[in-house]
Amino acid sequence: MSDVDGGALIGRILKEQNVKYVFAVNGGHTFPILANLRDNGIKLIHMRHEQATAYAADAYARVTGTPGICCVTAGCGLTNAVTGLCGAGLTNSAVICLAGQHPTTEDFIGSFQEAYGTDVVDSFSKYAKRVLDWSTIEVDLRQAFRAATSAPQGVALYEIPTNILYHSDAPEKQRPGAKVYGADDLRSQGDPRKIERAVELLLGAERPLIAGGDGIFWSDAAAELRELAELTHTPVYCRRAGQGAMDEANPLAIRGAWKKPFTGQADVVLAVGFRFWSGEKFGQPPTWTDKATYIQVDTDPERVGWHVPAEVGIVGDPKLVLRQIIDTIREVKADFSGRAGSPWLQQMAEVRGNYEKMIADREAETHADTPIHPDRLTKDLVSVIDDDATLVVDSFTLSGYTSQWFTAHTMGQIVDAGPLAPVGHGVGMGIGAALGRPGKQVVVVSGDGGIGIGGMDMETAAKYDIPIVTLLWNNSSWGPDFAAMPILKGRTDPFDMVPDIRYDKVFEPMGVYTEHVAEPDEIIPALERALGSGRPAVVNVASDKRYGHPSLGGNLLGSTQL
Ligand SMILES: Cc1ncc(C[n+]2csc(CCOP(=O)(O)OP(=O)(O)O)c2C)c(N)n1
Ligand SMILES: [Mg+2]
Repeated sequence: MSDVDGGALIGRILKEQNVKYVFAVNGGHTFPILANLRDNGIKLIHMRHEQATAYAADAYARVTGTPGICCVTAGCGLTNAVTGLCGAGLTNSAVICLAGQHPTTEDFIGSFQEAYGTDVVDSFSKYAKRVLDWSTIEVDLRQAFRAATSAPQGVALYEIPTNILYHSDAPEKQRPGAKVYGADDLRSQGDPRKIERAVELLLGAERPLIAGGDGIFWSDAAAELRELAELTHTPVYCRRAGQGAMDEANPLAIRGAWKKPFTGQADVVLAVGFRFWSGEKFGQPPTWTDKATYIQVDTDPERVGWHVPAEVGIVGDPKLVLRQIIDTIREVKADFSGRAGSPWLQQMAEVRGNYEKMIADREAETHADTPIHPDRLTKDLVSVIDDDATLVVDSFTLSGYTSQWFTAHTMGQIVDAGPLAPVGHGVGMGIGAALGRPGKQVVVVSGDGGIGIGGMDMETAAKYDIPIVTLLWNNSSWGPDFAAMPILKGRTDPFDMVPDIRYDKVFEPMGVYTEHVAEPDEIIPALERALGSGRPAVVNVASDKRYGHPSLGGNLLGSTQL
């Protein structure tokens, strides 16, 4: 075979791994990579900011279950990408970042665009490799795929210096190794003794609860989760990538907005691929009961007993372990029929009904208000979108309202900021989600803070004809005003923008379909026109900064406790 450069080898591996898109901002340090995409059937999505390339890759991974790939140049390209990469890392999203780097011969003598990505991403990556020899270009990249896609999934950085990337040599010199397996290839069952114990505990429970997390998504276990819940009449609470694994409209589904009476009072909890992170108050009371017996299922033994002291730990693939539990129930003829209509399930129906009435009554009070209230906007939004639409949630204020109003029917419908909670991820993520779910609606709910940080990528959406609709809560402010943040009032200047910027007019010249909404009755027609336009769209909503997040007010600390 004739000599090839590093870019040709990278392109070959990306093709082998069925990569369809690479989200990138170019730079000379990565030209050989970019030059080898088209020939390998891969589309380059050239974006406006490296941060957005990582956001797009993250969302693509979260809606498809296959890794998202971004490519950034040395030094500044890499450092610009860090927020998006960290977001994906903390979300456990399968993202591979290909970064250029200065030549290895120029370390610490003043090289152009010099940075050491492996150090920068150290705290949040699963794999970070500076390619040190031409012969390991392929094996190092396959290793990145293995790390990013095996559960718990995460971020892999593959950083390649120019003296290695630009070098041409015989492809036979590539080292073998690091076979990449598909999601279905390496599953393992759980310990049968623990499976039996789990069935006993579930059978003896009065107030059982199943909690499904990212592991349900990684192992594609939604069908088994539903089957077990229905077989045993057990309520299911699903969060993070698992949200929607149990259709939240199902009477057995517990929604995050009203979970506490159940997570706080269950007597047996079966947690499957579920991480008790800060958004779950680390599994502590009063959000999670400390009186229950916890059964934890995870592919990774280190995640068992990490936050809650699980009495029964089952190490195994969620899809197979759930199947084992179902099979054992059938084999031993464990009878769960008496559970139908139990007081625990009646309580669920009651709490759900009360909650739905509470938000409906609350919305009725401000229904006709001008400026528009977030309850009215969010209620109208969820009423016009398709049942399988994906929602990317950015605005701080509206993120709270969307989690109250939106019902997820399948996994991948909610793409949020994740534990890093960066403002400005919305448009980048919307692009990744839309490319991952072609033909499905993608709505980005953004604030004007977020649109300033990441909104220029609406031009990317226009350039590639990616029909995301950005609904902009334009309150001329970074979060609500100081009425919601008394600690700051009178002590510093307001976190204001120039008031009433017409973002519809800002984006219109880029080829974006735009609407401006000032009156509540215009919300639905404007959204219908935007969704029907088949084009990327911005719906600018004149909003009111007096309203904060419905549960956090102006507390921008989110789920962190002091
Ligand atoms: C990158 C980043 N910087 C700062 C913050 C802190 N923060 C949380 S919410 C917020 C205000 C967001 O403003 P906007 O996007 O307009 O949201 P809205 O006004 O709709 O609540 C800020 C600055 C953050 N989460 N992320
Ligand atoms: Mg704002």
